[in-house]
Amino acid sequence: MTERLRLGRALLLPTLVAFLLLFVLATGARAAWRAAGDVKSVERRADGVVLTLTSGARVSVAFENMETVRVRLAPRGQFERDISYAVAQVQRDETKATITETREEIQVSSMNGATVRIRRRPFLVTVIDGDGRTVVEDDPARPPSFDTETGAFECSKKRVEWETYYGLGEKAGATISRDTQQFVMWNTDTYAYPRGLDPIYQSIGFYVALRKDKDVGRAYGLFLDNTSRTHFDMGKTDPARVTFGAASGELNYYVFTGGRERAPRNVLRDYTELTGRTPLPPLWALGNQQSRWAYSPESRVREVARGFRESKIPADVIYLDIEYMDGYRVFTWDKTRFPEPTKLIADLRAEGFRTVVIIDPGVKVDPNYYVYQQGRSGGYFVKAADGQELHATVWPGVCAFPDFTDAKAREWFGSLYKKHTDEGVAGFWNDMNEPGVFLSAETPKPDIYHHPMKTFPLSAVHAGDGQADTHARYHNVFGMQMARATFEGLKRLRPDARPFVLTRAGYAGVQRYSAVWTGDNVASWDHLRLSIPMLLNMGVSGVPLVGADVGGFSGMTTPELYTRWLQAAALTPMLRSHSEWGSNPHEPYSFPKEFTDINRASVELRYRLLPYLYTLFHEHTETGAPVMRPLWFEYPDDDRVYLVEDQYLVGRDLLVAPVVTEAATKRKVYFPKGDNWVDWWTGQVYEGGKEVEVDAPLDRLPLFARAGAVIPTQPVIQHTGEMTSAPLSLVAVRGADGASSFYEDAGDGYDFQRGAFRTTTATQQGVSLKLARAGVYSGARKIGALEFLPGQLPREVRSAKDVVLLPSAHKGADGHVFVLLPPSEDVEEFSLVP
Ligand code: MIG
Repeated sequence: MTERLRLGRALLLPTLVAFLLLFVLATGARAAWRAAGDVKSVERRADGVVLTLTSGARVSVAFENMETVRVRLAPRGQFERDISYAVAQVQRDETKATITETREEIQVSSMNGATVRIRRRPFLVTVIDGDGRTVVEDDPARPPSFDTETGAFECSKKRVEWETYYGLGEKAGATISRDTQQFVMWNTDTYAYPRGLDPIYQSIGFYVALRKDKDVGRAYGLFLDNTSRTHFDMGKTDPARVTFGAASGELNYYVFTGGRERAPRNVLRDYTELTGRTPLPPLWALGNQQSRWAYSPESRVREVARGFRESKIPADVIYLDIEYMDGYRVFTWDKTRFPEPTKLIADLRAEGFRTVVIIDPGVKVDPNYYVYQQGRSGGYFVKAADGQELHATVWPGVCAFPDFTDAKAREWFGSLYKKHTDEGVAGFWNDMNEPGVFLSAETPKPDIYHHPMKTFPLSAVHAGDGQADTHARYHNVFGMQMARATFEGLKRLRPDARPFVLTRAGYAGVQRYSAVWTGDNVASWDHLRLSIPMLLNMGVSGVPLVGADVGGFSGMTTPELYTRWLQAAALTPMLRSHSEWGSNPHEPYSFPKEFTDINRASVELRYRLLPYLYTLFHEHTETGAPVMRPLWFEYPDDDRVYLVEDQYLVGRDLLVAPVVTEAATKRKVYFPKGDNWVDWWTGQVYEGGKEVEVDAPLDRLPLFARAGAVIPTQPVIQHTGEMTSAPLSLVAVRGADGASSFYEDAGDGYDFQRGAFRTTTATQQGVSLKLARAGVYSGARKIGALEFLPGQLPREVRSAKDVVLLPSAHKGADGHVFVLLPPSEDVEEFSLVP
């Protein structure tokens, strides 16, 4: 297997280039292409207009909300049933539009919001913000057009010089901004993908555009909702234009203006209002997760759990990869290697570990296997073009595949999880759901491991939730609908527990159901570097709960690479170490002692900051903001941050600048303009708008807190089960006025929806620090101490009642100084006298 893979890798680049060329050329034949034409007639609707064009196409231009415009173009004049896998099914109020017509134009405006100007000859769309500025406009040199034979279409927008683009989901693109690059959306299993390989596992056709206009950064968003193969050319072919299109279906896209401010956070708010947000994850899923292909047999799993507790490296989750199953049959156990799964899982649980198991979509074709029997008799499997059950080979051998675009099949598959929830399995990992299948005689040549056609035949048939069509149309939603089946199944089976699902493939909206990891990355410094822009771009594609395999999945890691990777990932939304069969160990305690000590400190840092991380997931549920943020998201006016891809923000208040270069012990850090930043370890203050070289010996993650912020922390614990008894501390980052809030609830379940939560807002103003609490959550933790970064301890700390509080003798390992608060009362105001 590994030999084969190596060979595959060596052949990879040349074959890949050749293949991609074919892929592009095949779709580039423009014989039957025609322009959408002129506007022939206008039908007025409450929220916009429906136009008939001279080509016979019909277009609807309507407001989704005040700042979101939706354009739908049906090339053949017939709109399809209006359902979307991306759009969250919630009741929306209709947005009223005002329509005015002149000889040249039709103007559609929302009250107090955006305006769309539609030129009649030819049909061209310009979106304008509430202040009259152009947001984005069709390129008159390339009016929307389509291929009357294949149903493919294309739409081009003018591109302004220096406009940068972010998002487009999970891409291994060479830079954080997508400008002057092009992409295909076609979910593909891409083992050990090299930097720049495209497509990979996810298809999210949403991007955020950003450009500086005088002193202000202005953003907008655009989302192409089409599940067939789509492509985006972000100014590569011609820097003056952005072109997007699809192989078939409707041209159906949304423009998010970002409001008058044209702020990135408004764009994300509106995009995630449309496609949904990640519900609050169970707190344990934010703990340290450990995986490996594969921990087996059960004694090995126990050994790993012990490894963590003995080395005192905190951890919450252990994963079981495919080897736990009986011949890779999903929802079974290998009785020899795992004779007593329920006991194993309970024993792990007693040690504070949750168990997550992998579930693949392939169901072994085996007449004596209950899952296959049920799937077959229920008619739940995908059919080939000839109506027979579709078969393809994956780990179990020849498999059939549930049709996750069929509500009945989803419900059935979701209910299968009962076996594992009864056994105590806490979460589920859906892999191979691009879907990826093994190479076979039928796979188109060249026979390579990243072949985008290493999947079902395009002619396979899916139910499409009432709109039956081919795999060509539904390929990109297969994985997301599998994650949905898992998520919804878990909600039915355990209504009081928040599901944790991890998926490899996805489509826009996948965030409603699942976390996403970046697949089969490589144990290399370049992949460590790449992981940061990849995760950042996932966050601004609406998917906040993301992580990359720490240490690198494919190949051998080194102690230094693993240690730097763990450091870099310690504050990423999801923290999971994982590695392939045959690679060297990737547990944080499995390296020489000096590395293990640093690894422990990295994980401890995460656990200290869990109250803050958890708050950010809550913030996401309310605003759609990502947890891990590119600098431009918070500082769009500072164009020096537009291309920063080796630093990230965690929320608004922490700036992380990990070392991603071998043997480096210093690195340059750019501090975004408008705030001052305080070194977490030394207390040194850095002024925003400057680049500074900082020390970064192996045991140091360059980490900075925003002056004026108040950050909740907790003592080091070994797993999240120990949180309830650990008092909180508040790090008052001195040096500026400011306010921050943090959120607490039970960390699992849904009592928070019935009011059991608390939000604390901490405001620093001059010498005063005030706390305002809202919400009644009986489990809210005491604030045990105020915490100060080195050198920031005030000369005197008084409570409002003028009681002088003294710093405790205890200094944290990170050099912070704690001022203990009286245990009896909830103090609401302090004076911090410098
Ligand atoms: O064909 O389950 O990306 O994380 O360890 C490989 C075995 C299948 C691919 C996943 C990887 C996982 C592996 N899987």
